Amino acid sequence: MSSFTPTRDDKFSFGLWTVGWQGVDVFGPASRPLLDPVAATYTLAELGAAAVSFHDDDLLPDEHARESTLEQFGKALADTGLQAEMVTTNLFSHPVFKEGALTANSREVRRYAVAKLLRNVDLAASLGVETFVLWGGREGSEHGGKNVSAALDRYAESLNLLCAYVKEQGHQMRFALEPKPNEPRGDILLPTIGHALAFIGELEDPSMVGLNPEVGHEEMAGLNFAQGISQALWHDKLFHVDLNGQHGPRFDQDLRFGAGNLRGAFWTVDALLGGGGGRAYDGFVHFDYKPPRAEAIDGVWESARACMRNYLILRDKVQAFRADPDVSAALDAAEAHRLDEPTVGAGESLADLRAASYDVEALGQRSVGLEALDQLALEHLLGVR
Ligand code: GCO
Ligand code: MN
Ligand code: MN
Repeated sequence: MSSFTPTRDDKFSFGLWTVGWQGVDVFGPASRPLLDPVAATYTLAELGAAAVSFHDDDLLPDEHARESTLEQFGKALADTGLQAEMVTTNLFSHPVFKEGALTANSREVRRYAVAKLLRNVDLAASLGVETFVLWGGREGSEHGGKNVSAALDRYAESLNLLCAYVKEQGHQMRFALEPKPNEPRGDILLPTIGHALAFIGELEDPSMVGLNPEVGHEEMAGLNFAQGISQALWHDKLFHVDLNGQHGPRFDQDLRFGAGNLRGAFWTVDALLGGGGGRAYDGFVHFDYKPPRAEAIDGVWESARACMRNYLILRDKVQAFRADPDVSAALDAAEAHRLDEPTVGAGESLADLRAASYDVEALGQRSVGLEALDQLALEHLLGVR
């Protein structure tokens, strides 16, 4: 059995804002001191991460220190061999974005937001970053009456501008939209994977825009994350992923990966590995969680370690499940492989299909074997197989 120790090949990545979260919430101030993002980069490398990601404002909160911080960060990457793999923009903290950023009614705010994005695209490109995430936490409303159609026009306009800019500059960069149903806004635009996929189809160059779905965000909406990312993979749109844990539809808990819906985490890892034969995800395995406010710095690093360890344990369980001969037999009993066969065969016509006779009563009574299959998965997860 593996020791579940992460290596660079596992491609684990952390947002600098995750371990750097000081525990500020709506009921109280910071419970932990500020964590220097450059120092955090060294510690994440020691723990076995392969990469980091950041918002402009987490790495560079102070305009005066911008150049020196970038220099120190570049040195940290060079010293550790870590990669900056994803960059994202804070378009949600400052009160200027209180009514939205790219979809604010105020044209001035929208122009400022696009300028902030462009500056951050340049920074990302200078670090060789190829994935640029957009999470629109403030795009939405608490009230009725927002002109959603105009807001989507403006959202699409901004993305079209960004894509054109990246092409014009010759950057190797793609954009990944991160859906979320609510929080901080009461109702956020592009709330789920499905909404975002449909929106991408309306852009000028849909090939440059994909998704960065987050476990907790889909589960807050009561949705099945593994099925959601499987659909994103099917569309070739899983550009990036945010792994964390969540207990059903409530506030965004941002638990460490594996905590919360553990069964969901098992199927999430299975989906990332290609499930029962789908396309596999080959990007960075990125954690976006919050070490609980109750923890001191030791708990912060413990939770970061645990995200990677839980992924590796689940990967081991999933691989054992897929390699288990009893599982193969159960899949056969469930006719799972027949789902690969086209419903109308080559050379067949719809007339053939309509003329065939169907024993509907027998089909209605057939065994589907799904409980047996699911129980095998559960037993692998529980460690008894
Ligand atoms: C959240 C989001 C953010 C985004 C990040 C990337 O719910 O707070 O998940 O953490 O992932 O801002 O842009
Ligand atoms: Mn989140
Ligand atoms: Mn996220």
